Amino acid sequence: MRTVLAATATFSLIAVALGLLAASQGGTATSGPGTRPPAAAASPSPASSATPRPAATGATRPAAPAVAPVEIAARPDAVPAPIRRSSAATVTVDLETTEVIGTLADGSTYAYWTFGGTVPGPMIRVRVGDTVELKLKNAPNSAWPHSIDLHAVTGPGGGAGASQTAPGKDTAFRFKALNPGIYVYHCATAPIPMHVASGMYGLILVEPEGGLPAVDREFYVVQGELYTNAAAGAKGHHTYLNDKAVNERPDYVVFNGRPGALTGEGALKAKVGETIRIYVGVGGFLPSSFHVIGEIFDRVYVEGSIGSEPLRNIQTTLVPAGGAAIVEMKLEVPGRYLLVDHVLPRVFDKGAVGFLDVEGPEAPDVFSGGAGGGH
Ligand SMILES: [Cu+2]
Repeated sequence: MRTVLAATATFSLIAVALGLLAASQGGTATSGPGTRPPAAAASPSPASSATPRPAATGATRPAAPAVAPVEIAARPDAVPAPIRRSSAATVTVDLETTEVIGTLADGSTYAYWTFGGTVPGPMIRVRVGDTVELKLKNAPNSAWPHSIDLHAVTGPGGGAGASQTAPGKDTAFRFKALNPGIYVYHCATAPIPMHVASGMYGLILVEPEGGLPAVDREFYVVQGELYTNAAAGAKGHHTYLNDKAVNERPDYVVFNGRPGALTGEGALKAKVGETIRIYVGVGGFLPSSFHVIGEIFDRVYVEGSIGSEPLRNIQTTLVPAGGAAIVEMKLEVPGRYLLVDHVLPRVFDKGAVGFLDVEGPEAPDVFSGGAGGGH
């Protein structure tokens, strides 16, 4: 059983955020995302799938399920390779929707719904002018229909109407990627907030002709919220609670699906001298004031705009709900940098922190004084 950052450990989160606690120390270690256990056979199905409803206020939390929870956090380095084609093509994208019991934190689980088994779902990469054949399969053990609305689509519903897919069925539709950019995709089956907040979102990159400038590493980070039927940090099994979503009061604000997903072994890793690019999106409902403590974005493709010159020298970029941005930075100084939503209570109390661990020689001409925290 993997150990994850305990969501209950507010002190640990604060200590981690301040650089006071090494990820390898007790209580904060995370295991690698590469050791995902097999998907649980059981799904948190409602008794009847005919007229499922969001959980009501005050719903009683069920006991922790008897199946091993799965790791749902998408790896931050799970970025498809740049496209080398010099002309448009027809490409097929296969996605499967699943309903799983996923690890939320140490001793707690959540009824996640996913594209491809991870939160966010797999990053999709196509080229402008490509015709995309989107095939959506809904797992046979799903209790709900699912669908996909890609913001990269020009067409009604972004594909949602064409992709409503019952459990055990599949659908397909085609679209031409007319506009380059980095776009959110999400489930659009009623009740849509429930599907989205349960983890059904991801990003699709539509590369411009000639691609983006080469960088040394690319990363995939998507912020979202969890609105659960228990207090943040409570042990046991959690499910979606609609009232908290309606009132925009999440228990967790997270990168890549759960608190601690991008800490420890899940951290972004890079080396001094490298230039990195982060595709950062918001799959949830709260805009993110995305900031990396200790770094300055050398370039930001604001709101994911590709085609105009990126802005330069940005401290914090606002990523809207249902939107995304591309940030780039050269790494000059080794150490641990913190990815945060600079709405800081989300960092200290709700989980919105990830690590960027940079290895390499010290650069005392740029920074000296040792590793510290804050900024
Ligand atoms: Cu769905």
